[in-house]
Amino acid sequence: MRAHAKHEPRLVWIDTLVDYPIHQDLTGTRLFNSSYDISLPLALVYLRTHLLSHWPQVQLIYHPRRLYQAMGRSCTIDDLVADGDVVLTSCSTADAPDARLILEAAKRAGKTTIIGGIYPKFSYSEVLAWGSADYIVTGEGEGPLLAIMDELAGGGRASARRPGLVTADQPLPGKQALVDLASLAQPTYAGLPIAEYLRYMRSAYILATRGCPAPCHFCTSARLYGYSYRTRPIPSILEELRQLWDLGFSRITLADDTIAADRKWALALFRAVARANPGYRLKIRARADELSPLLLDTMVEAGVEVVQFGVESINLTTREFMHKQLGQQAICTAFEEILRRDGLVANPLYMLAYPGETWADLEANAAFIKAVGSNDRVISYLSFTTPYPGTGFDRSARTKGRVLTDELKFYTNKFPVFLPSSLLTEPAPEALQRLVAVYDDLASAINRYHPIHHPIPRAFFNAVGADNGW
Ligand code: B12
Ligand code: SF4
Repeated sequence: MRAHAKHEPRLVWIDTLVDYPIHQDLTGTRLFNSSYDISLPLALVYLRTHLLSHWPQVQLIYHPRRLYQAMGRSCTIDDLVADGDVVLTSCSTADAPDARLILEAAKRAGKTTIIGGIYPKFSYSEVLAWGSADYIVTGEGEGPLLAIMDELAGGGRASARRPGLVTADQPLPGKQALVDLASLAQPTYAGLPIAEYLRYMRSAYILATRGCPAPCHFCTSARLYGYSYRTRPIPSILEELRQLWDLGFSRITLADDTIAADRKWALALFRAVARANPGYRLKIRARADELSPLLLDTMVEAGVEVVQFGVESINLTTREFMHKQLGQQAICTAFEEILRRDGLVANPLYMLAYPGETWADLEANAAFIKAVGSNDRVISYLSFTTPYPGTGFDRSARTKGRVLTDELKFYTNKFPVFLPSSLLTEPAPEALQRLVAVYDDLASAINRYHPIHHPIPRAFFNAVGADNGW
C-alpha cells in the first residue's frame, strides 16, 4: 500500500459512447446481453479495485456516459472532465473517435490524460499522434496504472522504462510482465451505480480468466494478453458471483475468451459454483473442442444456461485460412452435446466474408447456419470479417481484399467493412450487394427464433459510396 502522498491527484473515469450499439431493447428475450450495450465496464471495476487497494484514499469519480445518455441526463464532456485532475478512459475500435473527444476536452481543460483498452493496444502510434493522450496503456492496466500514479503523486518518473506504457518520450511500450491474478484484490462493486445499470444490464459480466492460447488470426480480444492463459483463484470468482447476485443480477456472463482452456481447472470451477450457486444463471464461452460431455454436465449443475462458441465457418478450408485449428467433428459434437441437455442453449458465432472464402463457401456456410439455427435453443450470432486497425490481421487482409471504409465507428463486427479478393469475382458494388443479400436472408431466417439481427444502417452504404457508384 502506498504512503499518503502530498499531491494525490483526483481521478475521473469517463465512458465512451458508441454510434451503433449491437443490441437494442432486449426486454423479454432470453439473451444475456445489455439493452443498447449499456454496461458497467469491467476495466473500470477491476482497475478501480486495484487502485483502491494500493491508494485507499484516492478519489476516483466515475461518469457512466452511456448510462447518462440512456437516462436522458444531458451533460457535456467539458462538464465531466472538470471533476478531476486526471482523466481516464478506455476504448475498443468503434468508440476510439469518441475517446479522442474525451481526451481533447481534458487537454483543453489542462488535465492529465490516460487511455487504455483494445484500440490503444494495437494502435498506440495513432493514439499518440492525436496529441491528447499523456499515457497510453497498451495491455493489462494494473502495473502501468500504479506506475503512473507514482509518477503523478511523486512528481517524477519512477523508473527509466515503464513496460506497457507509451508516452511522448517512450514511443514503444516494451514487453510487459503478465499480472499474477492471484495477487489482485477482491473486485468490489461498492459505490458504483448498480441500481441504475440494472435497468439495462440483463446480465452482469465477470472475467474469471485472461487470454486464450489458440492462434486464430482474426482475434483481437485474446491477443490483449499475448498467447497467455491465466485463471483466477476459484474462491475469488465465487465471491464476485455472490456479490453480483446480492446486488440483484440473476444472470451473469463469464466474459472470458474461453473458460475451458484448462479443462481440469474449469471442472473444479463449475463443481464449486454448483455447490455455491444461490440461483443465478450463467452464460459462458469456450472453444467447441473444449466442451467435453463431463464438463457440460458439470456446467449444467452449476447453473450454466448459454454456451457460446466460435464456429466462424462450417467450411474447413475457411477455418484453416483463419488458423482456427478446429475440426469438423468438434463442431457437430458441440451442437449435439449442448442440445441434448435440456437446460442449455447453444450460442454459435459466425464470421462472414473471410479472406479466401468463395461464394460457394459462403452459401454453404449460410445453409448450415440456417439449418442449425432454426431452433429456439440456438442463438446464432452473425458477424463480418473486421480487420481491426493496427493488427497483423489488418495488414495481411489489406493484401487479400479491399477495405471499404476506414471510419472506425463501423468497426463493430456488424458491418461488411471488408471484401476479400475471393469474393471480388464481380465488381465491388455488386459483390457488396450480394454479400448483404446473403446476410439479410440469413438474418430474417434466424430472427424468427431470436430477433437480434438488424438491417445494416443506410449510413454505412453512404460512407462507402455504394449509392454513388463508388
Ligand atoms: C463485456 C464486453 C462488452 C460489454 C462491456 C464493454 C466494456 N467496455 O467493458 C458491452 C456489451 C457493453 C460491450 C460493448 C461493446 N463491445 Co465488447 N466486449 C466485451 C468482452 C466480451 C469482454 C471485455 C471485458 O470486459 N474484458 C475484461 C476487461 C478487464 O478487459 P479490458 O477492458 O481490455 O481492460 C484491461 C486492459 O485493456 C486495460 N485497460 C482497458 N481500459 C483501460 C483504461 C485505462 C485508463 C487503463 C489504465 C487501462 C485500461 O486494463 C484492463 C485490465 O487489465 C470483449 C471480448 C473479450 N473477451 O475481451 C468484447 C469486445 C471488447 N467488444 C467488442 C466490441 C466490438 C464492442 C462494441 C463496439 C459493440 C457495439 N457496437 O456496441 C461495444 C463498445 C462499447 C464500449 N465502449 O466498450 C470487441 C472489440 C473489437 C475491437 N478490436 O475493437 C470485443 C473484443 C469482442 C470481439 N471480439 O468482437 N462489450
Ligand atoms: S479460440 Fe476464440 S478467443 Fe481464442 S484466439 Fe480463437 S477466436 Fe480468439
